[in-house]
Amino acid sequence: MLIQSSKIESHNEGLLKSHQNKLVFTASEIAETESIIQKLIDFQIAIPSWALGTGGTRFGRFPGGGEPRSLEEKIEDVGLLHALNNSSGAISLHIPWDIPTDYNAIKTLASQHNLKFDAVNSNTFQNQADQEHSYKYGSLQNVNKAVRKQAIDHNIEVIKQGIALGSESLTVWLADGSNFPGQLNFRKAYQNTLESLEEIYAALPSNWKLFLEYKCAEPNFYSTTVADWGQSYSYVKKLGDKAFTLVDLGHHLPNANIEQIVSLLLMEEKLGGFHFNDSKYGDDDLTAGALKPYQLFLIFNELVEGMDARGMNHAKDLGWMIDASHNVKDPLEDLLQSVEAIMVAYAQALSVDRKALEIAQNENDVVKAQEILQNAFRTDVRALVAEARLRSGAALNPVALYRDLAVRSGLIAERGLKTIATGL
Ligand code: LRH
Ligand code: MN
Repeated sequence: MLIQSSKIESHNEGLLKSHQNKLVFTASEIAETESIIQKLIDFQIAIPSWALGTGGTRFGRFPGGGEPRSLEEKIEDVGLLHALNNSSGAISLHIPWDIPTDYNAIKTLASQHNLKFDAVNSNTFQNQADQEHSYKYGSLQNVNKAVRKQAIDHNIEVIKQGIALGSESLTVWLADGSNFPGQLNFRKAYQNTLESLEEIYAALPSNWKLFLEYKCAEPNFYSTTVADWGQSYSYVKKLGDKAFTLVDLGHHLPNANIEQIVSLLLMEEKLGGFHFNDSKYGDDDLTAGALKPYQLFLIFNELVEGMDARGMNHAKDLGWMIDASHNVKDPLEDLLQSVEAIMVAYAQALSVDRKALEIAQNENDVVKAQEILQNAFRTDVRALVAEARLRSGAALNPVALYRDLAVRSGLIAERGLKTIATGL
């Protein structure tokens, strides 16, 4: 479903006056407004191909209708999001959930929607129908060399598929671990995983990156072989300069200080990118910023500080991706909300008075330092994020326009109520 630019223009015309009033006020409150708006225009967040349908849990799944039936329709849906906010300019595929049949046709379709292919994701946490060996007891850690070889070959195949699509990174998330004490020899599991990752790493083209995603638990509930930032860091340090740690916000033990982990990985030049989402209990994969918006702001505050300390390009040097699952909301509305929350957190972090913060920190003026950060978090920067969309031909209010155009009922009319998208 394509959104004509004329629809976006008439939508913006109706909101222009109030937007300009808010923008003038916001610009009077924040320094460097123009450079912040330019950075927001350049900032693109990759949409997960596995989160364009309704997610579920073991207790149930309640599809909302009009879900994409193919990779082509998934690309159209991400293209629709990108037309509405011009901040979703990439799609991250999960193999084998999204194996292209005709690579050139898929690349052409993606470029027609101004979309790039971000990281490709391997999958050695499910058994495929035609698979010889089971991953029941793990993949790269498995005590059985034949199982490890099968998983290594799959990852190398995913790299080949990524190269054909123009992707430049592989994300490896391993469900590997154990459910009971005694089930696993941790040392051998680590060594098997490292040796297996070394074979996958050796297959990376020179300009590629490998992102190793950690997760504290689920589907294994006693140990996970890449369970936290420290374990992922120990693997990627040994693998080499093309290997980095990927931070999924929902993969931490309760009360973990994620912004401090981000600061350290960035300083160590081993931060590869993010899977943005939010959670209250476990890996809930909820809308980014929906539960802990201050934490999301603090993470971007460390990102801006740490990236500027290394002279990094904010838009290009790290992998910005969403990883969410939508059990009760329209997947496309949920993704529009996640992108908005991420852009707002980034804009707030860009508005922090860094010089004043440094002085306060050097003087141990705790209250002053806290006031500077909270002032940025409590400043309404939504007009800057909206202005970035307006200048790049997108909608001032993407969710409102999505609803005014009754996109979901259009998709249901086109695809039907019972369609199920591949993915989680
Ligand atoms: C694991 C994870 C990983 C994906 C999967 C879809 O919880 O975050 O990034 O492979 O979700
Ligand atoms: Mn993830």
